[in-house]
This record gives sequence, structure tokens and C-alpha cells, in this order.
Amino acid sequence: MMTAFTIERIEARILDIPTIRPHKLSFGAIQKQSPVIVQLWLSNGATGFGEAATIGGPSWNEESPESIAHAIDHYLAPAVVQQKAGRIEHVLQRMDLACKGNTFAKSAVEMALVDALSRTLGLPAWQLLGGKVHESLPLAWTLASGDVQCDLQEAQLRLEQGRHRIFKMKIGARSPEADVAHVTQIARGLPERATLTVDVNQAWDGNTARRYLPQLIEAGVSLIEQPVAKWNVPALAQLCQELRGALVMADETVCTPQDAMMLARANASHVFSLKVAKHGGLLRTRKVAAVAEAADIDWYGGTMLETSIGSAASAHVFSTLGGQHHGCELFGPQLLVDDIVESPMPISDYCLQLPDGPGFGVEVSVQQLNRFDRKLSGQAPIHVDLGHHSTARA
Ligand code: MUC
Ligand code: MG
Repeated sequence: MMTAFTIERIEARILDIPTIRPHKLSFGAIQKQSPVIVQLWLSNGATGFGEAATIGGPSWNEESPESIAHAIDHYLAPAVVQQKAGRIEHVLQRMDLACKGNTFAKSAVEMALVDALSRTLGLPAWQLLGGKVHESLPLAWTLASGDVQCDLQEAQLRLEQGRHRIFKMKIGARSPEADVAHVTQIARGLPERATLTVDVNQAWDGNTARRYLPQLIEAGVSLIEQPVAKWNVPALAQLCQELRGALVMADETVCTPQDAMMLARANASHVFSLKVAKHGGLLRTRKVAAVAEAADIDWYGGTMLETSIGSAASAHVFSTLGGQHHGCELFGPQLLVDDIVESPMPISDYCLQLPDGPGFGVEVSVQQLNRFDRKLSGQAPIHVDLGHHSTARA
């Protein structure tokens, strides 16, 4: 009986995996990802893996690889070891009692638990999460080299390969005029069948967004992600009401189900970007998605640029979601120089083919974990290059 099993042991390790090219966001450039990989053992001997990835250390939000590993080792693991493994909600409650916030850390533990439980049952995780309704999801690629020619080459290659036709551009590091020029050049260089989106990662104030977003829409952008600061719900609501020809998507603003409810009440999003880490786990991702569906808000399968572990786990929960969606961006493994699983999820027909097989359906390579393990490689934790970035925007 599954209910008889308990959680026996939890281990967290930080990896450092270089990216294939610098990835430039509004707050800086990254040259590597430092995911925290969690392994959890059950008393029946089954094991599972989870992951929490941040972007640029604690630049994207408050959590960093080091804080995640610390929270797991010192607070979350002691709160859940010896607890009944099948009582996932109870495990989440124990973690909430032990530790406020720290949703990334909690999500990695819950992920490893769901993987181990699914493997115990010999089932794909999507069966524990409600059953899948999607076999595949359109897969976006992010253009963030900072260079128009390089971005265009990347996009054209991926179109030819049949891998991606949704392209997200990261803007907000340069002046809005430079961003509009960059996006316009890319839009002109790509065929009509490409869908273009932008992610401003909170960089603009309300007036800048009101002034420049219509120009991006005119250039061909159809989905606008987090144009203003996380707290700036009034500006999000106004943009939702005023912009014509594009949808407004919340990312950093929508973390908890309560955030989702607040945004729904304020009519401040057309779309939610869902991310397992910021919601605090797979079950809580489903709660945020339920608010979206009830409020007639669409969803998008977001990423924190996870390896194939976190990406596969996200794919499993996204595969179970009803409601209107805009595909996903689980391209993290492709941005990294190498993977840590035996074989990544397949991509064909511009879509991510959602995995089957026990657990998250990916097999972790211990050799690759050891190769990138920070403790074993002795790398320094430099997370983000602020060098190209100017806080004084024209
Ligand atoms: C974000 O804010 O959405 C997702 C894709 C990417 O390039 O960066 C992330 C983070
Ligand atoms: Mg975003």
C-alpha cells in the first residue's frame, strides 16, 4: 500500500551548466544556469528527482540557488522526512509551516516526491495530476542574444528545422526606442507564420508601456509579457483595457492562487504564464490554472530555463490543463550546453511532444549530475553580468 511508505531522505545539489550563448534579459545577461537538483528517497526504495532553477541568481525574484539549497537542507527536508509519502497536500502544508514563501525550494521537493510516487505506481506523473488532455504543445523559443542578425539566424534555423515558430524577444535592458527598432527588424526578417511575443521582465513604468507597446503591436507582436513592475496591477489593468491587437500576460505578478484571484478581479491579465517554481509546486500550478479557467483567462506554459527534469515535470502538469492556452516555452534544455537526462523530450511539428513513461518520463544521468555539480567542479557562483545594463533609460 502506497500510504504505508514514508519519505526517507532528501538531498539537494547545485549544478552549474553553461548556456550555449549569453542570454540577455532586462536585468542582465546570464552565461550559465545553476539549477538545484533534488533527489528524494521513499522507504520502499523508490527515488525521484525534482528541480528548481532561478535565472541570474536572485535577479528574477528573491530566491537563489544557494537559498533554495539552504531552505531544503535546513527547513524543508527536516519538516517532511518520515511523513507519509502519498499525502502530498499534507507534505506541502508541513513545508508551509516550516518555511514562509520559498516557493522554488518547495516546488523542487514536491516534484521529487511526485516523481518517486509515480515510479512506485509505475505511472506517468500526469496520471497523479488529473490525467492528460494534451499530447503536445506548441513550443516557443526565446531570442535573447541581444543582436538582431544572431536572433534572426536562430529563428530562421528553428523554423526550417520545424522546431519553433513562436519567438519571444526579451526586451527592457536598452532604451524603449532601441527595443522597438530591434523588434521591428526581427519582425521584418521573419515570415508571416512566425508568432512574435515580448517579455519586458518588469522593466517599464506605466507611461513607457502605454507609449511604446502600440509600436510593438504595430510591428507584429501579439503577446506582451510582464511589461511593468510586479506590483503595478493598475497599469496592467489599464493596458488590458486599452491595447488593441495583442494580449497582456502576467508572469512575475502571478505566483499564488491569491495573486491569480486578485488579477482576475482587477481584469489585469488576458493570460497567465504558469511556472511550477513560482507557484510552489505541481499541485499549486493546477490551482492557479483553475482560477484562470474560472475567470476566462488563458494560460501559457512558462519556464525558468530548467533542465530536462524540471521541464519534463512542467510538461506533465501542463498536459493536464483545460482552458484556452498559448503553448509553452519549455526550451530550457536546448539553451544549455548539455543535458542531465539520457534522452530529452522530443520536439516535432513545432511542438513539444509531452512525455510518458514512469514518473516524469526522463531518466537522469548520475554521471552528468556529477559533471556539473558545483561542489565537485569548484566553480564560483557568478550569476549575472550587469555590465551591458544601464539603469538610466532614455
Ligand atoms: C521569464 O521571465 O519568462 C523565460 C524564458 C526566458 O528566456 O527567460 C524566462 C524567464
Ligand atoms: Mg517572463
